Formats: sequence, structure tokens, C-alpha cells
Amino acid sequence: MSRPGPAALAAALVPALLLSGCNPPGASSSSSGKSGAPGSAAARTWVAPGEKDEYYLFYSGGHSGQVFVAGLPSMRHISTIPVFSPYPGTGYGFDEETKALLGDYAWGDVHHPALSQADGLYDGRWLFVNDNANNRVARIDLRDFKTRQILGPIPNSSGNHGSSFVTENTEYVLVASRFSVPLPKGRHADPADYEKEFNGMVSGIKVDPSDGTMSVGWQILTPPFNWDLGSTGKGPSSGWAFWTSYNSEMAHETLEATSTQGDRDYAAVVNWRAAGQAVRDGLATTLDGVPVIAPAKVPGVLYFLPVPKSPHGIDTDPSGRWIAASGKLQPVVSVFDFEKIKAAIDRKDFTGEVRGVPVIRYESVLEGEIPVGLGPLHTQYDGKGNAYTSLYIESAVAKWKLPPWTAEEKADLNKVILDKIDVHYNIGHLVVGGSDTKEPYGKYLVAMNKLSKGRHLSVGPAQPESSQLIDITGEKMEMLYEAFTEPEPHFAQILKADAIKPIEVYPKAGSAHPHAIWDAKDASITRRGNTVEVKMVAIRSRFIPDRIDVNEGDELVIHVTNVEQTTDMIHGLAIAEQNVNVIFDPGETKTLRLKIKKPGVFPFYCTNFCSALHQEMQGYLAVKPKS
Ligand code: K7E
Ligand code: CUA
Repeated sequence: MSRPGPAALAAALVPALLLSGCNPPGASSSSSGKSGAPGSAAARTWVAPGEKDEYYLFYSGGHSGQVFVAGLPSMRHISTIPVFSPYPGTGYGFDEETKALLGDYAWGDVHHPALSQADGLYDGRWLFVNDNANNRVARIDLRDFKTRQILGPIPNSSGNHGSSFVTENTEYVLVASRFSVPLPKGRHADPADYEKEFNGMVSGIKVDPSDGTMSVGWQILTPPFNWDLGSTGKGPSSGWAFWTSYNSEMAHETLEATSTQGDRDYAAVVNWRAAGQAVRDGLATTLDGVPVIAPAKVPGVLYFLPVPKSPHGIDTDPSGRWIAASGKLQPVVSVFDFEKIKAAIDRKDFTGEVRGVPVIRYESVLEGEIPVGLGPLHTQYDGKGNAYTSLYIESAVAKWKLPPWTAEEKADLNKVILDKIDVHYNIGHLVVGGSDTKEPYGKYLVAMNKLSKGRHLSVGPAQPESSQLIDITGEKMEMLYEAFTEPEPHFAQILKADAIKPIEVYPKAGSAHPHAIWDAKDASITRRGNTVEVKMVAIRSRFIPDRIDVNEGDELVIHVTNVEQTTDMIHGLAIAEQNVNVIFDPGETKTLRLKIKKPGVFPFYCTNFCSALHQEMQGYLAVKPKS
């Protein structure tokens, strides 16, 4: 595959760099290939039957509204976690508890999962994900891999693309609006008055350290810049967060032309600790129940940093000193030195201001513009001084060296590009395990590609998306494996398997559900007016009771407890022609509610194969007609 411009130059320089010995020695590249010989790519991804993967890969399912879980290095899909969309496979969205989570929406658009952190390292407690479409954030509990909270739509903002970004001790999940809207929400304004009438927003979603409960802590009002991607700081940048924007032109139509005019767009440099303090100091105004900070009136919470050109990702390195912004429309990644950013802020080295927000002088904080190649989108780090940038247009990943650079390298930044590998095709995000922590795992990189163009068996005009597993332990990156991916992958997180210990059964002793019953003799059917309430037990291989009599027009409420305390012993309750499909894990109680609309007899049965007598696990809902 031919590579134009600076990329070709960079590729040509790679052999020389390898000889210079600036990289640690790694696996020999002769071990790759298609054979299953020891040391080969096949052998290194082979996880034998009965053996387990070393890592979990949590990858976003885009507009499927789900999160998918795969094992690494096998890339086997091992679970689907429904978040913003109903999922009959786990009964999600059918019982009262999960219906309440979904609210008025049947879908969401998941882009960026973020694992919770303690002291800058993954703590294995929660996974947060955003909904770009309906402006929400969800929390998945990693003890049971279930969605436990959906917060939003977040007030005073729209299009939650710039999240989820977790601070070092999960104090906040930080969020920025992609789309700008007139405020207060619900107010109509002419999009032609975009610049004057529309607003963007950065939000600090507070996380309760005891149980993870999220609430909106504060917001910072911004110009309508279309915030895109972000990351949080650590080390010297602890307490700060960064977002790129792709529309500091403040265009409102034909954005592909109008928003790409400027040679630079602004990144937001946010002091989130100062924002929290400003609210405590009473400097915010309440709008729709949330303290909103006007940055022109509260100096020190927000700065703008120019970044070339219609950028996409902005990624803080594991030390917290280097911040890499990908140019998207310019074949460079700009590396900023946060020490210099801090110094520039201290000595007020600004080129001006936009709506009262100081603009940091680009030249005085820039460490270098790395000519990585065409269409740079996102950057990840291995913790050994290397960065990896996805190149959408070039369909490649570039590996380059973080500062400090030698004088010779500084004079020609092509020299810091160490390697490049082709991916298939048109990569969006890429992920290195722990890249957003202070101690990345390195080892594997997963490239999440937008197109596969026939890399898999054809399944019609819409081809499967593709993910590729790359070994990054050596000097040269090495392609190991390729797997189909559910649409539409964006970002992912990798977590060491031993960092989480999922529970196997919900213990009877710990059950807090008010309607849980643990003994068949407590099963009951109670009528109050037109409401019939059933307390039911599910156990191999019976529902107790297995006959429910109601009248047309009744409201039927059923609380089912799966009393099993055996690993993986799941029951489900489906009622024919009633759109009821609820699944209960061992020890779990769920409630379902339905309006009985038609007379007849409706069989119910268990959906999950639970024993040799699973087929016998059935009953009848008998409905008498009204008159
Ligand atoms: Cu690059 Cu929404 Cu993170 Cu997708 S975004 S690629
Ligand atoms: Cu219970 Cu099948």
C-alpha cells in the first residue's frame, strides 16, 4: 500500500531508527505469519478450550446502545452488556427495574467507555459509557456486568460525545457537549443565529465513592464550538481536563465546508478542581437545577488552546505531562507540554481572548508537531515512552516516541516516528490497555476499524466491522489476529482479568428486594381491586405458582425470585403474546407489570435451558373476558 507525503518519509526512516537502539528489544518479526508454530501469531492468540483470556476488552457498540465484552488475546466475544437499548438475551428493558433505567428511549449511541480509577489506576469497580444521541451517561457495575444507572438527559446541553472521561480517583466523569443548543433547553431560536443564541457546555458528573451514584455537580458554559474528544490529566496536569473542538468557526450548516476553514480550532483546557471550588464559593448561577459557571466571570476555570486543524482525539500520556492532539485534517499530532501550559497561564502568556476566555499562545506550549501521516484520530500510550496514533485516511497505526527528544530528533521530527503498520481498513479508535492510567499494560493494541471491505465472509451489502489485535511488545508492531466486531465500534477499554472478581450468585442473605421470597410456601396471588399481585418462585424446574387467573382489564404485577444459589443457574419467564421476557440470575428478584388487554389462555414458560426438565417449566395465565 503506497503512502503519500511525510508518511513515506517516516517509513523510510524506520530501519535507521531501529539500528540506533532507541527501542527495547522485543519479539522477532520472523515469528509472525499464518502458521500455528510456537511463537507464531496463531500460537500467541490461541486460548485453548477450558483456558481463560488474560484481559477483558470492553468495546463500545455505538448506536446498538450496547457494550461488548471480548477476551484478549483470543478476541472471543464473551458477553453483551445492554446499556441504552433493550436486549431480549438478558431480559433487559422488560422488567420494571430496567424499564425505569431506559426511560423514554429505546436506544443510545455509545462511544467512549471509561473504567473507574483509584490513584490513577483501574480499580475494577465500574465502567462508565456515554450516549452521544440522548445526552446521557451510564454506569455498569463490574461485579455483575449490569447497567446500574443511567443519568440524563444531562440538563443545559446536547449531544454528549465528549465523554466518558474519568478523573484519577473517579471524583468525576467529565462530559462535554458535541452539539450546541439554545438555553434554557426547550427555548426555540433560529439556527442562523447560532453564534449568538447557542451554547456548548462542559459538565462535571459527580460520582459517589461509596456506590458510584452519579449526579450533575456543575457545568461550565462555553461558546458553541462542538466539543469532540477529551481526556483527563494526572501528575503535573492533575485536576485538569482537555477537549478538542471541530467548529470554533461556529458554523451552523454545511459544516464539512464551513467548520473546516480555520487552520486551527480551539481545545478547551479546564481546571475541574477550580470549577468545583467556584461552585462552593457561590460563583455559579443555577440553571435547570444545576450550578452553571460563566467562565468570563470566574477566571481560572477555562482556557482555550489553538490546535491544528479540525482536530479529533486529545490524549494525555501516562506521566500527565504530554498532551497529544490529533489533527484529523492535517497530517500531524501536536504534542503540548503541560508544564509549559501551566507556566503560560501563570505569566498570562495569552494571544487574546474569546468571550472572556484567555487563548494560550500555541508556540509557547507546543513541544512539536509529529508528522504521523494522514488522518490522525486518536493516540494511546504503552507506558514505555511510546505513543500510537490511528490514521484514518492511511488505514494505519503510527508508533512514535514521546519527548524528551534529542536535538537531532527535534530538528527533524520524522525521526521520532518508529514504526507503522497497516490495518484493514480505515481505523477509528485504537486502544492500549491502561493507556489512560499512569501504568499502562502495554502488550496489546486493538485497532477498531470502520470498514472491513471483504476481510470476512460476506453477509450482504453491509459488511461486518473489523477489529485487529496487534502485539506492541517489540520494536515493530506485529499483527496477530482479526475479529469481526458488532457495529459500531468506537473506543474500548482493556482490563486485566484478575482485576475483577464478578459475583457468581446474588446471595440470599444479602437480598434487599422488598418482594423477594425464598420459600415456595411464601408464594402468593393477591387481588386488590383491579390489580393482581403475584409473588413467584422460580426453581428447577417449576414456577410456583404456575397458574394465574385474572380478568380482562386487570393490572398484573409479578415479582419473581430465582431461588437458585448455584452458579449459572438462570431462569427466564416469557408469557406468550404478552411481550413479557424477563430473565433472573441466581438469587435475583425482578418485577414485571402488564395490563391485561385480551381474554384467553396464555402459556408461560422458562426461556433459559435450566435442566433436563426445562421444557416442563411452564404454566398458564388464564384471562376471563370482561362480561
Ligand atoms: Cu473517534 Cu465518537 Cu471517539 Cu468514534 S469518535 S472513531
Ligand atoms: Cu428454568 Cu428453564
